[in-house]
Amino acid sequence: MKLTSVQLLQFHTDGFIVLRNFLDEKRCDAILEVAKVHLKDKIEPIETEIGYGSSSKEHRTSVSDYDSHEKGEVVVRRLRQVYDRDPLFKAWMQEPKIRPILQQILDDQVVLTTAHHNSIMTKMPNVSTVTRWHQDRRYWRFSDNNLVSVWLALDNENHDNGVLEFIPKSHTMDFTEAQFDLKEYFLEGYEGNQETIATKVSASLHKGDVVIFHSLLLHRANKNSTNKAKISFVYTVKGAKTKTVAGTRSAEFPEILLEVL
Ligand SMILES: O=C(O)CCC(=O)C(=O)O
Repeated sequence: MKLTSVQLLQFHTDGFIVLRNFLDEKRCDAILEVAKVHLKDKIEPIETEIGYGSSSKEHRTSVSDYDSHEKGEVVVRRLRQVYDRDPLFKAWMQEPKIRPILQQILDDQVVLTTAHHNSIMTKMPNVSTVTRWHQDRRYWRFSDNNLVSVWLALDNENHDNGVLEFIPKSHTMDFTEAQFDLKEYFLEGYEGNQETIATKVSASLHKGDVVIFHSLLLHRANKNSTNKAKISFVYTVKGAKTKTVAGTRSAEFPEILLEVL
């Protein structure tokens, strides 16, 4: 499957594209069943709700030990390093149907970066918090910005359970340091940011929908106010010409070069 030239232009202009009904329900459900077991058993490496909110920029940039190290009752925010957890996860990350699209977007051979995202992302009922505006690329260390994330909705995602929101075109905007806090979240209270935030769009998704978004695109997510977990799959790819910076977390995990299709 390939994007039309209009869709490709739309991706490059807005920084994201939604592919409706991309993966069939049966495969989504099969992935979801495995994910639920790993979530129930809290199989490491995981990131907890507390860890997600509190890790410093330095930790996220350079520490490659992904275990949560938290004791007691924890709320899982994401399962990490999912590529090696189950053949179903691996198959989705290597799915041939999406490869030509990723090749078009990256204009390069596709490489899986297992260092980043490579996650089952959750928003647990009631206890989860808002994910504030950010660019994923802020903690990633590469030679350039040619990286995109592939988000798969394993069930419906809407305003009530943690919908993803994007600021179209923000991947091409120039920002100053003052527009972000110390963890590089885009400040909602900063006057100069409000006009930009006002252009946001919500990406309500159905099971099987995929969003591909640029690593510099500002995005956020609502908290989950329902009594059912929101569970999504997200992984990141880069172009083969894009290189990791040695000595950073980005360089500490294997890269998987995917065959050109
Ligand atoms: O919390 C979410 O659902 C979105 C997470 C996210 O955007 C991220 O971790 O980069």
